Amino acid sequence: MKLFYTPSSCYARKVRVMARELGLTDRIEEVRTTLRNPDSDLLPYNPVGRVPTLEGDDGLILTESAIICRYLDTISDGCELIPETGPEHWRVMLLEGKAQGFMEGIAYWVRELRRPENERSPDFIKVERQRAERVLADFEHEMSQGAFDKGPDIAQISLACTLPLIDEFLADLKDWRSSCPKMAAWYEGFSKRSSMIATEPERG
Ligand SMILES: N[C@@H](CCC(=O)N[C@@H](CS)C(=O)NCC(=O)O)C(=O)O
Repeated sequence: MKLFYTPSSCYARKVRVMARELGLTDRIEEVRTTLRNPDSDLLPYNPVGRVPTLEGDDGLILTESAIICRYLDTISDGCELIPETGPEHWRVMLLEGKAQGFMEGIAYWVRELRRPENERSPDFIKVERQRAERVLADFEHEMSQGAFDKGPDIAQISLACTLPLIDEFLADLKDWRSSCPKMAAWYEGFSKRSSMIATEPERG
């Protein structure tokens, strides 16, 4: 299989962490690609031009991190990061929905801050800041209820791939560890997993 990625993409990192946790790295060639480039080697595989994009051994091409994660979980015969059925499936899906929405909001916010200062929208940033603050508080509550005591699972991977963006780019939220001490302790442990260390973002 071929996985197109960029080293700074949190969406691609989610899939790359998942692949490592599932023990699938020997079966996946990771192809570092370029974005927003008409000559990118990604475009013949995915007209949307986004990472992650996966080409399976049978030529099946999948896009969207959540779909690729589901595919990898299905083909691995080791541990499961998406429980297959029953209440446990929906418990993890509930958390994954919030974690994926959090990732998207944070990614939009970071993208907005890359625009020249006079072109940024204060209203847009305010909406994303409020969204992020609500989700952080919600996950802190979930953690106090033991939601992240087991794992890893896909929701934990999504959250762990999003938090570093806050530390690196979002000064407005730099104190998230003081308001979310349980999440900070959880992230401290999760970020030491070899799957996380091997996929640490390169920025350039
Ligand atoms: N919903 C997609 C989002 C993927 C995404 O936006 N990836 C970014 C990199 S972080 C990208 O490829 N951007 C290039 C572009 O939008 O042209 C997913 O979950 O995979």
